[in-house]
Amino acid sequence: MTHAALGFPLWIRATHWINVLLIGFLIRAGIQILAAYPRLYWNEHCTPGTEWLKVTKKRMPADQLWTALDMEEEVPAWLGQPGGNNLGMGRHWHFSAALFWVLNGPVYVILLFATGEWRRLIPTSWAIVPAAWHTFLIYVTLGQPPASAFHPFDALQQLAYAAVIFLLAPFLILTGAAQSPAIEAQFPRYARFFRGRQGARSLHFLGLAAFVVFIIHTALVVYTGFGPTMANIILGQPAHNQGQAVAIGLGLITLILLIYGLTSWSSRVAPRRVQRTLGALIAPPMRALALHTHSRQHYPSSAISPYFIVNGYPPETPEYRQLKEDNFRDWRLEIGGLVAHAHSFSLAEVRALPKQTQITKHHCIQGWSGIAQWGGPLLGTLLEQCQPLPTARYAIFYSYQCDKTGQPFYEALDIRLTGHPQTLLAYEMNDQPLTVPYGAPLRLRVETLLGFKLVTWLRAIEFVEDYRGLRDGQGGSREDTMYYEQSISI
Ligand SMILES: Nc1nc2c(c(=O)[nH]1)N[C@H]1C(S)=C(S)[C@@H](COP(=O)(O)O)O[C@H]1N2
Ligand SMILES: [Mo]
Repeated sequence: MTHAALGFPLWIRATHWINVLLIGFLIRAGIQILAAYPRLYWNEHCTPGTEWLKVTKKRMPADQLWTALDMEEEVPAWLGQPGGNNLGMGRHWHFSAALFWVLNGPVYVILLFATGEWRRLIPTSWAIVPAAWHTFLIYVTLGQPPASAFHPFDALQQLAYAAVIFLLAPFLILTGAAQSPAIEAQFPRYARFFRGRQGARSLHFLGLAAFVVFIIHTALVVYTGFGPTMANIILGQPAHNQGQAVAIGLGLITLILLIYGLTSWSSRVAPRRVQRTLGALIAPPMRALALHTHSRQHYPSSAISPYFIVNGYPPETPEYRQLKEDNFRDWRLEIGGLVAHAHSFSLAEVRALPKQTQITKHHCIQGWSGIAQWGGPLLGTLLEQCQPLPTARYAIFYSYQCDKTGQPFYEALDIRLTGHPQTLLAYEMNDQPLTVPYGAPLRLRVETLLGFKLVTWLRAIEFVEDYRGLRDGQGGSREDTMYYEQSISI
């Protein structure tokens, strides 16, 4: 008896339907993430004008300051998860679905080999190549292969399915991971293999495009033989009670669409609840990655970006303006909270500490990157003087600039990251004193995290036991107002 005659076992059908649901989430949320910076590059600098693909009409003015947030696009709700301008929610859905997707995949593959079902997918003879070529020729001449060619797939389909499962899916996982600041910081060569973050991002997008082509193909296959195909993929048997199969199949498709609709809707009306629920799911692996990677980046000066994108408008307060006019003579960095010795550092004191310089890549959550040299003392050096207490678990960084709520921009950092080898307070960028757009006089650099944690225009660092009592309780301005995740290593 051939395998085709055995029909499709329940686990194949179940994993496939789960896969359909998850891939829809991944694609929809992936489009949402892309919209936050709808430009693709093959270079790491994202210099305006060097993109190979641009899905936006926005042009940034040459004569006034613009920031990366001005480049975000809205996505229609039918296309993006959840639609609108919503990077934070898009990321929650993308990574939650990815988590289940990388679990579902191995379950499927293990069962595939354990049961012998792999014979349907993996060619066992080179004869498949000429056979696939033959069906290809039939298709391009708009012919229909004879029914005998399908058992249950024709040779071309068999090759395509095997390629999607064993090549395209791993490719998407690998190029996804290569965009992570933590992974790139710890394994620079891994990311370089994909031409760095921007190469990985472009390839990830091309992988998505390939997936969409494959999905259209599959949809056509299903459509051309709707009844029999539904019998196969619902009941696992050809031509067995087709009417019932079609009803169940249409029901499942409707259910999946309903799930997309409801989850998108709830993300629009109750984003905080979605952030909490999905956040609980993705935070543990994110945090583990952030805590267990160390930045070992040492780019040569030739790698420094000609232009470094700005994100965040400089503080407009009279207080900051005065400080700037006086060349930051009276500026102070207050370190306090749960420390043995609170201290207020002048800029001269900060400059007098041992200086480290590092040439590293900045990874913005929106998608852009840039390489610069940063100079300043290690944060750990200042903390040796202040001695955070054993109860302190987070360092809260406050800025002179205000966030959307009108209160000082703040971000919480796990205390375990404060002593990392490239965590520093920079007063220099590319050998020059830090200028106002980039955070003068002092900014944070943590080279395994996404850019929004790296507070610019620093004013104070406060050690606390927990950030949940602070403001909206999510651990930072961006977490509170834009639903970003608190631990942010990818
Ligand atoms: N105070 C403050 N710090 C901030 C921001 C901000 O808006 N305000 N933006 C963050 C984001 S999203 C990024 S990507 C980096 C950008 O740093 P740059 O402007 O020097 O490129 O700063 C981070 N630090
Ligand atoms: Mo950012």
